[in-house]
Amino acid sequence: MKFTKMHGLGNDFIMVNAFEEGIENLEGLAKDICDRRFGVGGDGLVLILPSESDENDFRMRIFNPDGSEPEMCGNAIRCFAKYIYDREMTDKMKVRIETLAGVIIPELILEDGEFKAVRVDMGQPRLRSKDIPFAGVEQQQVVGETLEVDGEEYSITLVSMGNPHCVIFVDDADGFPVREVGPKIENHPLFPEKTNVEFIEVLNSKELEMRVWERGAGVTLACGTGACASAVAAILNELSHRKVTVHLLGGDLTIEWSEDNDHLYMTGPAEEVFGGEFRIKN
Ligand code: ZDP
Repeated sequence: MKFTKMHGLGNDFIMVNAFEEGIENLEGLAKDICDRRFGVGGDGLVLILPSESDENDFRMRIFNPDGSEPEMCGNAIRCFAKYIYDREMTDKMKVRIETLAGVIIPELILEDGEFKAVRVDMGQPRLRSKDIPFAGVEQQQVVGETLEVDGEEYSITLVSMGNPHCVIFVDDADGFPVREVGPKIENHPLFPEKTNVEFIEVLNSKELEMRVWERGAGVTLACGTGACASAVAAILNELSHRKVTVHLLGGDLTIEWSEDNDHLYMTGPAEEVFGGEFRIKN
């Protein structure tokens, strides 16, 4: 099976053109191919598919390294947009891509005809606790509520970008024990579909330092939906402006929460690294 390795700020993906490749057992394939020693290695398997309705251009499916299928992925959709453009699978600079989180609209940004970045309309954040989903409280939104984990209390703000995010503000993002606390919250019984967990240090009203523990993937160098969720959480807690730079281990993302249409706009890079053939195990 042919594949292409790409990344968005070090959040790396194995891209497979499913127009050409017939694939079974996607969960098993994701586990095998994402394994960094026995497989190609990546934070996810991404399928490029035809859209299911005429008003859209393509469909994206993504699988985590544990085989689970999340609804959306911010860094992967930027890689997707560059992949289809570089292969002239479209001549549009702005495309409508179907995901389990709805239609997402990336737009390529060129400078002097050269690819520079992708700006993505990520849609509206979902804030109602039942949409996260979170089983903890009845009330509408969860902003600065307390979650008890192994005797420790954390102030949490919950945001869904189609996939669930639990955002926690900390004094020192770089020094925070992400690998210790992340999995405990990811698998907390109050999150029926588990959750991604972001640890955010507010540097100032325009800059956030983010570290992430991803659902089904663990620590990654960047998370696009997580950066969007963290910006929303910072704004809801009156800690930042509506346009912020989110600093991640793998680099920076620019996030804007529009007052006009309530949509999040994420801007960042996408890069192709190599291609090859993967021998699918029988
Ligand atoms: O929601 C999840 O299970 C995530 N692990 C999906 C991947 C999210 C991603 N890191 C992103 O950029 O949004 C790819």
